[in-house]
Amino acid sequence: VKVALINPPLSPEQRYGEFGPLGNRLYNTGLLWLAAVAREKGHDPRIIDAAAWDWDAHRTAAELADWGAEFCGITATTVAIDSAGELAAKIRARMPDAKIVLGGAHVTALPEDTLLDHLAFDAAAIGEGEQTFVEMLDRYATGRDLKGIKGTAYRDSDRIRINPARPLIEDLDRLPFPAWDLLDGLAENYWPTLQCVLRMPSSILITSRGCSASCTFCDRALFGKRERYHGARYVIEMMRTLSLDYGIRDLAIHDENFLADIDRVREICKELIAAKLDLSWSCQGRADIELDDATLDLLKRAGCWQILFGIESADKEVLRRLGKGLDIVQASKLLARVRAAGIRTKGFFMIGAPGETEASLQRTEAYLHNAPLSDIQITIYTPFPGAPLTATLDKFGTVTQGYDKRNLFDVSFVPKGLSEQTLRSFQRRAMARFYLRPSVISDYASRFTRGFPLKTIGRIALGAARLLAWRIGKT
Ligand code: B12
Ligand code: SF4
Repeated sequence: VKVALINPPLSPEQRYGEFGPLGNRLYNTGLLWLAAVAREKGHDPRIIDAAAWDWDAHRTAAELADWGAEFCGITATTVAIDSAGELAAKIRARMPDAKIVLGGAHVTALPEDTLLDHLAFDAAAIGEGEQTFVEMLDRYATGRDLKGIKGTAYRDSDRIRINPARPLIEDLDRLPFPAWDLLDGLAENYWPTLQCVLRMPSSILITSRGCSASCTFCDRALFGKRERYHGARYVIEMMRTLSLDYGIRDLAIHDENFLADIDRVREICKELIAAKLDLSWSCQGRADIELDDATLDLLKRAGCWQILFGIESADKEVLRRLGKGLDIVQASKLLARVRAAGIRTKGFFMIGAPGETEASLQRTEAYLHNAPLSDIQITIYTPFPGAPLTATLDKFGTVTQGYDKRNLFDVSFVPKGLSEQTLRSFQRRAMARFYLRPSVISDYASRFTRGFPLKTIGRIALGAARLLAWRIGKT
């Protein structure tokens, strides 16, 4: 079957609001895994990254028709769902007989509403997609319909039927590697956020699925509340392939909680040291974990140069409502030890959550200025379908925007007692205050003048100019 796996159109501004030009451009690893399993079963997959290539829905549908796609699989988070629906409608108009299916975070949380809102989709995969997708393709290839497949929702005249869930894949190492070869220029055309790049070319890696933490702002319906891991050997082989076959020199490991199984992390580090790859990497971890000095030393020797921590707020009550269970003093001690080991620290903060007040914002700002952090990212609390907190929002404030603004950077929820302007001003002021310090400026200058392409340096300069404008404008 000629199968297209599509990342729908989404401009940098739709993803990052006013931070658009500074953001990352990363491929969707889920689509690459789907392509890999489809190819393993003898199909002919193609990746269409409309978001990265700046293709609009019209052009994407035209290219798919020219190629003669028979089966179109579209992925979508919440911010991309309207774009995905528009694209599906355009494809349907050109290719009335093509099968068009949807997958990803949004439809997993809201299968019925989504299929009712976007009529061009024949069916949707709910949750983890590989096994579901190959079953869909197998049905299509043998002339059968898509009804009754585990882990799907499908259209049955004007009703939506939801089938029983599909069990999760227990042994992730049975999956083939993501089909990186199907991307157009993995090393040249994609890059992580500049804060998370040490050397170029830099790329992304996923080594586990699921998360057992209980943050109330997060929807974990896709992969569940239990971590499943790729083994150290599989991870090292993925790294080796990216390094030797694609020339990648730096990797951002995007697992939500890479450091959760510390024995696996130690094993990966030891094997990585033995493999002698020319590879540096960053990863994410929770700020309430224990990391002893020996492990920190091992991480550093294995090439880990940055750890990203979800801290979210310095206010106890906000943290409690977000389900973080984080002791900010303990977290700071951990950050300081990570930095002392020669590993940079980046903190994720989220403002404007239910219960946020002027006082809690001030506590977070004061913390930001003194915390042992090398980088920060301040996002705006965003209600996602399926997250426990989303169901309680009416008590705490007003949802002000539709799905197309749910990108963590536009303001789509305003807590009682605050305004959109207060949140924006806080975000800009705190970012400018943090980054426009001599120590941070000289750190960035020394990092990014060494062997970086001009366009990367240009994006840093643009970021600096924007921060300066905010500082001077005192917004
Ligand atoms: C890495 C990552 C990124 C990376 C890479 C993007 C990507 N999509 O791969 C970057 C940094 C670019 C990114 C960006 C964003 N992200 Co993000 N990201 C993640 C993260 C941590 C891992 C994604 C991943 O690779 N998972 C592993 C692969 C295997 O899973 P997958 O991509 O979901 O695909 C599987 C299934 O979903 C399903 N599936 C998916 N699509 C399809 C299509 C078909 C046809 C089928 C059959 C199946 C199927 O099958 C796949 C294989 O099992 C997830 C959290 C998580 N644990 O999922 C958040 C997550 C997906 N991101 C999220 C958000 C909010 C964003 C941004 C809006 C943030 C921002 N402003 O940058 C953007 C949106 C980008 C976009 N184009 O829509 C939210 C989405 C919530 C929501 N309801 O919208 C998540 C769930 C985090 C969270 N818990 O809040 N993200
Ligand atoms: S925000 Fe991250 S750590 Fe918290 S539950 Fe979601 S995936 Fe887990």
